[in-house]
Amino acid sequence: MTNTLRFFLFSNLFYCFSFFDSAFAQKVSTEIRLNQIGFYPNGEKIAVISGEKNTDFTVKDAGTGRVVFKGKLSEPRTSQYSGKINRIADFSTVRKSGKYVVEVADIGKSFPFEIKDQVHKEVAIASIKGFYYQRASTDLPEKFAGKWARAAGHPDDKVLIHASAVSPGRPENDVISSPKGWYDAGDYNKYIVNSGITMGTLLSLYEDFPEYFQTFNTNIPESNNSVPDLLDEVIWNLRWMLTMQDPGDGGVYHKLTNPKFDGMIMPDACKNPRYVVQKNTIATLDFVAVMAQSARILKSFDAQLPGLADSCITASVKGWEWAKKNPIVLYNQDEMNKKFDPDIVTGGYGDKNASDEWIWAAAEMYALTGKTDYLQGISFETDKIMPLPSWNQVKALGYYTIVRTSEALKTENNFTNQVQQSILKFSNDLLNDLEKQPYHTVMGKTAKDFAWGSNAVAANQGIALICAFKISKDKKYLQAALGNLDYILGRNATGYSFLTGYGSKQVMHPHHRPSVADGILAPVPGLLSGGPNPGQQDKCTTYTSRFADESFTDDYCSYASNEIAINWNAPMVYLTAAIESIMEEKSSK
Ligand code: 9MR
Repeated sequence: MTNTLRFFLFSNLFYCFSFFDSAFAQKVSTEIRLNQIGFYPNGEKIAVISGEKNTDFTVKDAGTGRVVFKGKLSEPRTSQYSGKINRIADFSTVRKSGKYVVEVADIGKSFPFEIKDQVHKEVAIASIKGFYYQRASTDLPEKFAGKWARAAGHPDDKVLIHASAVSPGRPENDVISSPKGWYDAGDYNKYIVNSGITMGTLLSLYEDFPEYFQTFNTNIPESNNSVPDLLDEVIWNLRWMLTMQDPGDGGVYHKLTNPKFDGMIMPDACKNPRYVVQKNTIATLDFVAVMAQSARILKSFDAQLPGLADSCITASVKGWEWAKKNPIVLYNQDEMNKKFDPDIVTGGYGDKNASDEWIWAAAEMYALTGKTDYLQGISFETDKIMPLPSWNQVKALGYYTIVRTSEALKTENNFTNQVQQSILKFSNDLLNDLEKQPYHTVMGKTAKDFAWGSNAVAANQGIALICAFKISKDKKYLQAALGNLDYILGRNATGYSFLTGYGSKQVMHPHHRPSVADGILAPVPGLLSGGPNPGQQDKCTTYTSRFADESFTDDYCSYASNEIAINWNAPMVYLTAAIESIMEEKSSK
C-alpha cells in the first residue's frame, strides 16, 4: 500500500470515527469526574470537568442519547495542589429517575450514572458487609461470601501473654483465648485502639438512625436472628474486645498481634504465634467507651442476647477504675521492645495524649449511668475547635454522644449548647470557601486532609456535617456531607471510586492480604481504600504524581495510599447509611 493510499484510508477512517463520536457515542473520558454510582432525585448533582477550554455541557439519557439538560460550566477553579484547572457542571435540576451521562464537546462523556431513590443503598450494604469479610477465627461460607469464600484463620484460642503484659494471675507465656474480632486492615492483627473508634462510629450510626436498621439485611450468618445486622456485625468484634480485659485488674491490652506482620498469604496459611501486649490507659479508655455505649444499646436486646449488656456494664466499670488508678500509662512500642522480647513490630497505634480518650469515656459512662460524677474533673474544651475524629483523637465521639443523649438525660442546657456550638463551628469552617474548591467538596480544602487514610478524613468530615444538620436542620450541611460521598465515589483528583467493587473506575489492587492471595481477580468488595497521601511512606515506585490530591497508586505495595482499614470503613458506613436514611425520610414526606 502506498503512503498516499494509507493516508487516505486512515483519514477517512478517522473521519468516520469522529463523526460517529460526535453524533452518537462520544468516548468515555476520565476528565469528567463524578459520583460513579449516582444521585438522588432531589439531591445536588455535580460533575467536575478538567481543563478550561469548554463552556457548555449536556446531560443525556444513557440509553437513547436524548439530551435532557443543557448547562453552562462554572468559572474556572484552580487546584491548590497541582495548579490544574477545573470547571463545575451543576445539573441538580435533572430529577427524573434514569441512567444518564454528562457530555462535554471535545472531551467526551462521563461514566454512566443513575438518578434514583436509595441510590446508595447497595453501597451502604456493601460497606457494612466489608466487616464480615474481615472476621477473624471463622470460615466465610460461599452462602455469605460468594466467590470470596475462605477457610477460617487465626483461631486465637491459644494466645500468649507477652512479657510486657504480665500480671499476678497471668505470667509470661500464659495462654489465653481471645477469638473473633475483625482483622484491622490489610494485616491480620487486632488492635484495641483502632477497634475503639471503629466500634464507636458504628454504634453511633445505630443510635442515630435505629429505625433504618430494622430492615437492613447484609446476608450474614446472623441475619435471621431478631437483632439488626449492623449490631450483629458489631457484636462479632465486641465479644473479642471483652476478652482483651485482664480479669485480674480491669486493664486492657493494647493489641493481639504477631511479633511481625504475616506474609501476603490467606488467613488459614498463617501459623505464627500471637501475643497480647502491654495494658495501657488509652486502650483501656477506648474499651470503656465502647463497652458503655454497647451496654446502652444492647439493654434493649436482653431477651435475644441474655447477659451481654450486663457484661459490658461490668467491663466498663472495671476498666474505668483501672484507668483512674493508671491515668497516664502510654504505649510506646520502641521503649517496650528495649525491655521485652520478642520485639513487636506490627502497627504501633501509639497515642501520646489521653485527654480526648478521657472525654469520650467520661461521656459514654455518663450517658450509660446518668451520673454526672463521671464528668467531674474532665474538661470538654468546647472553647477549642473540635478536632476531626481519628484513631488517636476521639474527643468528637464524646461530643456526639452528649448531643445525642442530652434530651433523655436532661443534660445541663448550657453544656449541651457549648458542645453543639463547637460542632457547628467546625462544620462552618469546613463550608467556608466551598465555592472556590476545585472539586466543590469540603474534603481537600487544606493539605492536612490528605493524611494516611485521607478517605476516612472525607467520611469523618461527612459525619460531623450530618451531626450539624441534625442540630440545625440546615440543608447546606447535608449537601456538603453528600459532596464528600461524591468525592469518595469518584469526584476527586484521581478519578477513582474508592470503595472496592463499586463504580466504573474501581480500585483493583488494595493492600489487603486476602485480596492479594485469594487468586480472584476482583478484590474483596466493600472495603474503602485509604486514598491520596503525599507522604508515600511505602516507597512504591508506581505513583504517578506527588501532588497531595493525586498521590495515590492502585498497587498492593502501597500501604500508605491503598490499604484498607476498619477505622476507614466505619465512617464510610456511617456516611452512606446516614445519607440513605435521611434522603429516604425526605422523599417519603
Ligand atoms: O492509620 C494509621 C496511620 O494513621 C499511621 O500513620 C500509620 C503508621 O503508623 O499506621 C496506620 O495504621 C495501620 C496500623 O498501624 C496497622 N494496620 C494497618 C493500619 C492502616 O495502614
